[in-house]
Parts: sequence; C-alpha cells; structure tokens
Amino acid sequence: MTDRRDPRVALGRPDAGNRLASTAAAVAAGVAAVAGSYAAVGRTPAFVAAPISEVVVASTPDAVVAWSIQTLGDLGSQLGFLLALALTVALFAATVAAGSLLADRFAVPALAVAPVACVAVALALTGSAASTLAAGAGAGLTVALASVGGGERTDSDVSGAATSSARRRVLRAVAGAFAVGGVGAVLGSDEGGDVPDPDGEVSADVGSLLDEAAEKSLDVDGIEPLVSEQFYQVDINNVDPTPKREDWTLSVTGAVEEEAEFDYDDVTAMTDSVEHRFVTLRCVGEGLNGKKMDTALWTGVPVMDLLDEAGIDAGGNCCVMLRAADDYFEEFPLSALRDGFLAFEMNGDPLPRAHGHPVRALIPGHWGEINVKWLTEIEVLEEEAKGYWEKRGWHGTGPVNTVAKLHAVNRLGDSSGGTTEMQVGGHAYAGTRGIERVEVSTDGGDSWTDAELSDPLPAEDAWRQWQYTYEATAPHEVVVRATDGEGTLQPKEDAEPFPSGATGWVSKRVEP
Ligand SMILES: Nc1nc2c(c(=O)[nH]1)N[C@H]1C(S)=C(S)[C@@H](COP(=O)(O)O)O[C@H]1N2
Ligand SMILES: [Mo]
Repeated sequence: MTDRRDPRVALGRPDAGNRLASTAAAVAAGVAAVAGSYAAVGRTPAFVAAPISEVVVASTPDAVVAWSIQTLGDLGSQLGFLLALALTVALFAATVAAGSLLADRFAVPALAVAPVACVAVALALTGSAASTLAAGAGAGLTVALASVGGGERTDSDVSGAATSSARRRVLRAVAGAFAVGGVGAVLGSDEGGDVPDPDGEVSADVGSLLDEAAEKSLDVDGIEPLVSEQFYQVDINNVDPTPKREDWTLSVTGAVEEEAEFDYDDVTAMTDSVEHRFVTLRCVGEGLNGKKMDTALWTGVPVMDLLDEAGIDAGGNCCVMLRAADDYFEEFPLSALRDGFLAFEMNGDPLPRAHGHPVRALIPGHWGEINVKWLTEIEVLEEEAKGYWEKRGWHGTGPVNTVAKLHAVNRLGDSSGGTTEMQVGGHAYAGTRGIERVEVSTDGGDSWTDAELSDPLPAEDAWRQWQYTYEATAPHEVVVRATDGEGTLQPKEDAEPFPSGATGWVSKRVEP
C-alpha cells in the first residue's frame, strides 16, 4: 500500500470505528477535565464551568430569565447550570479532538496538547491555576489512557481487530473519566469550607425567639412554619461567591463625609447594636401564589449604626447603590436603608453561603432583590441610577405588595351527613405594614369569613399564617384576600410579576 507514507494514513485514517472511538475519548476527556476542576475547587467561582455559566446567563434573553424565575423557579437555574456543564465538557472535548487531529495531520504528537494548552491558559487567566491544572490533568490522564497501545490498530487489516482496539480505547477513556469524575464528586463536594459549620448551638436569645415562633405556628399540614424550614434562593449566577470572613470588607463610598471600610470583626464587635429580627423576604419575580417568600430569624446590626461613622449628609443624598461579590448591584432610596440591617447569622447559624455569607443587607418591607447578599460596598449617590434588575426592566426596589397565599388544602375527615371537613391555609405578608386580617370565601368571592391568624411575631416585617376550617359537600372555589395593617385591602386586579410584582386574589378550585 503506497499511501502508507501519507502521515494521515500512517497514523490510521479513521474508519468509522476509530472515528467513534476518538470522539468518545474526546468527550471522556472533556468530562474528566470538568471533574478534575470540580475535585480541585468544587462549585466555586474558580470552577472551570463558572465563567462559561456566566456567559450562558449573560446571553440568556431577559424575557427568558423572567419567565424562568416565574415558572421554572429553581429548576431554571439548575437547567442553566447543566447547560453550562455540557458546554464546558464540549469545549474540552473539541480541543482534545482538535489536538489529536493536528497531531495526526502533521505527524507531530506534541501538537496534541496545543489546543488544550491554549484553552487552559485562557481559563487560568480568568479562573484559578489550581482549577485549570486539575482540569488539564483530568483531560490528559483520559487522553493518555485512551491512546495506550493505540498504535496497534494501524497494523491491523482485520476489521474485527480494529473494532476491538477501538472499543478498548473507548472503555479506557470512559474508565478514566469515571475515575476522575469519582475523585471530583468526593473532593469537590467538600467546597464552601470557608463558611464555618453550624455548631447547632444558638444563644439563649435566639433559642427563645425560635421557640416562640414554633409555638405561634399554626398546626396546618403543607405550609411552612413561621420560621421557614426551606428558605428559597434567587441568584443571578449559578455559582455563588465564597468570600471568607477574614478577607471580607464593606466599603462605604460616594457622597459621604469620609469614606470608610469595615471588616467582619468591626461589624460583629458592635455588641451594643446586635439585634435578632424576624424578617420575611419575597421575590418580586415570583407568581402570585408562588413559593419564593420565606421567613428567618436574622442576627445583625442596624446599617446606620455603622454608617454614622462615615457621616452621611442626610439632606443632599437621594439614594444608595449596594454592590456585592457576585457583581450584583441594586439602587434604592437612602430612606429605605435607614431601617436596614446587616445580617451575619440566620436562625442562630453563621449566614449560609447561599444566603450571602458572611454579611448581607436586609431592607425591611422591600422586595427581596434589594436585600443584597455577599455585600461589599454601600455607595451613597447624589443621582438616581439603575440596579441589575431595573436595567432589565423590573421595578423591584420598592415596598412589597400585600399578598395572602393559599398553599394547604387538607381534608380533615368525613363528617356525618355526607359533608367533608376541609381546611385551607397559607401565609399572608404586607412588609412593614403588617397583616391585620385575612378573609376566605368558599363560594368564589360572593361571601367572606375571617380566617384564623397566627399570633404576630415580635417583628416589624414578618408574615403571618392563616387557616380556615369548614364543611363542604360539593366542589367549590376558594378565594383568599388580606388586609394590611393600614386597613388597605389587597388589590383585586390581576397583574403579572413583571415588572413590579404580582397582584390579585389567589383562588383555587377545591374538591371535598
Ligand atoms: N449579591 C446578590 N444579592 C442578591 C441576589 C443576587 O443574585 N446576588 N438576588 C436577590 C434577589 S432577586 C432576591 S429575591 C433575594 C433572595 O434572597 P435569598 O436567596 O437569600 O432567598 O436576594 C437578593 N440579593
Ligand atoms: Mo428576587
């Protein structure tokens, strides 16, 4: 065979089996690269998939993001992250494949690593060296495994032997990817180690407040107690930042008499100022009867106790911009910050990474989005500016809308006379206006009865639970509406969450 001297042929012009084997090996190398990086740094900003995830998020149309928050909830961001993982695997697979093509083409084996090296350098510039090295090591190991004894295939004219050689390459590559993947799963899940583990011990004050919330919680199946067991989470990115307590600083900048910087000890050392507050958060993007509304007991200090040191000219300043370690930013009136709180504990534990470790802002009565997590800067502005969500068309910097949700529909039992004892229940929230009353209709809104309310928590900005028990015989429409502490009834007119929060009365068809 004369064309044996053609280098491409000498290295084995890929027949179908070899081509498949090369592709599989490249994909396996891609998986191993991602797993290797995960093993080294976990789901942190240094993870090789993190910058790609940012690109995915940045290139997702705003309308899709809004729709995803409302309808997919957390699933939306999980899907976004899966897509980013798949793209990262594909990126590494493509560079590995390109490398082996180059090596074959010019019969220079060293060229096989050139594309991977380029990508590695690019990623190392944006991410961390350890993460990139681990990715490279994972990919390299897999490629090496796949090509061990790879030469034998070219000597074989027997297609059966070529196929089994190809199969062995695939198996070795997949085994390599699995091995690196296993190490990744074990080591990577140990991330977030910068956040001190909750020790399960809480101070006496926190303990008695949590007990009080538990006692005041109504006995209704299917709704969160007054302190949520599962607190919702909304982030602009799929990978949360990991600022350490020791490295964290908060700078106060802009229109202040003197710019100032505080560290974690400065905040927690203000023992005279430390307070425990029940605060409810609600996302402006959630559906009317959605589940992105929760309550926790937060420990922290009033923002103003800290800011007074920097001296704020109350007369001239209109607003503030809060900035965070994930490049999130939100602007709102300075007046709202005056009652603000810097929280460093949640239900007696160190603030979890997901909720803004080490310090987040809590702005009473306002939509969740200005409760900035991983807070790094408070800039006092003299002119209005737009925050992250407002640049995308939302109006979520103001006080929350009043809402009564209907999450529990319980059949308590059959009563005599063919009727069923029914219980409906949920939460109602109106920010700092408070909830005065919740009414229930079981006839589609024709007649109304007061629901039972949980006793109020010692808080200015927390939800209440409601429940209503009644007898029913036929299917009917339950409607619920709240009245806030100022005596204003929740508006009846329906509005979508975009741009300024859902309105309307929640209703549900109930079959006894
Ligand atoms: N730094 C930062 N802060 C943030 C966000 C974010 O993506 N990054 N999301 C905001 C939004 S839209 C909401 S509703 C609340 C949710 O807080 P949680 O995740 O603790 O429930 O945080 C707000 N603070
Ligand atoms: Mo939100």
